[in-house]
Amino acid sequence: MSKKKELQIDLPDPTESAERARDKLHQTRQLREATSARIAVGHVGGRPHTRDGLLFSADHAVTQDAIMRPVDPDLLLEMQLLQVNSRATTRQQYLRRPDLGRMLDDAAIATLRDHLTLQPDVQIFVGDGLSAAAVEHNLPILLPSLTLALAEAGLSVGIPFFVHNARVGLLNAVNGLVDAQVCVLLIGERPGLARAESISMYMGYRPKSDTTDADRNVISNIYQNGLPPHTAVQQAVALIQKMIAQQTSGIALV
Ligand code: B12
Repeated sequence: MSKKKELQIDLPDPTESAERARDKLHQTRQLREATSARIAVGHVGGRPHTRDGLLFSADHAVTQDAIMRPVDPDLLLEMQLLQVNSRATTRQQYLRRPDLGRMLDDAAIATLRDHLTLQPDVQIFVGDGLSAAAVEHNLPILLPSLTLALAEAGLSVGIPFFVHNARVGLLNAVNGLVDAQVCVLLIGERPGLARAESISMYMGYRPKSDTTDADRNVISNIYQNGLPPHTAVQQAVALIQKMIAQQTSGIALV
């Protein structure tokens, strides 16, 4: 005789009075609280609710603004950063021609040759990348604390500067001029909807013209409510020391 399996229902009985009264949106709320992603927003026929439609447009505007506008010029002056340009001359061109954002223009090459200290242990520079807001939110804390922490670790640090319309690949061009052991780029990340304040540190050991992303490391999502700048600085110093000790970076680093 085959054994009958006892039927077990693990769902609460909806006929019980507590269940009858339970908030039907409870699970949806739990899901929404678990993520900042735009989930369970509902719809009215084929359209979003007016509130959600407006919120999406407002959040999208934050993103567009962060990508299209320049970094506050007063901040760059306040931080006494030398300013140079990549080969992308407008924001439109920057977005359409990433290759131009990876090269310094002729004036930049001349300026950096005139002003930079050659062969520091670490060269730091800053780029707008895809978010002016990211640079503005983090630079005043991140740059001085990184410079100080590297100096405290006994490493010499080159003169920092700012590149307009910058891409990550500039690490190669810059180190072609300064010949640092490690080159570090603080750059605005591609913004998410309504979140534009996140900056990254891309870095590599002795980058040169044929260096690729596989030879680089990145510490990302740096902002006060993400990876806080001070924690990012600690991680960066440890990573840079490791690169120098192992004379390599990227996927070769152990
Ligand atoms: C866009 C993006 C990509 C795009 C890059 C395409 C492009 N041309 O822009 C694609 C989809 C190809 C990609 C791929 C990968 N990515 Co990605 N990417 C991003 C994203 C969303 C934004 C990056 C950004 O804004 N960069 C700044 C702009 C200005 O840089 P850019 O010069 O325009 O573009 C360069 C960088 O984006 C760089 N890049 C992108 N991802 C990665 C990852 C690593 C480890 C490195 C060194 C470089 C790098 O590649 C581009 C060309 O040089 C970030 C998320 C974030 N919060 O930052 C993740 C992020 C940087 N990527 C990540 C990862 C893991 C990868 C992959 C290794 C995934 C995989 N397993 O294949 C690959 C590596 C690709 C590579 N370049 O070698 C992680 C890095 C985690 C870490 N701390 O190491 C992040 C933080 C996402 C995450 N949270 O997991 N990525």
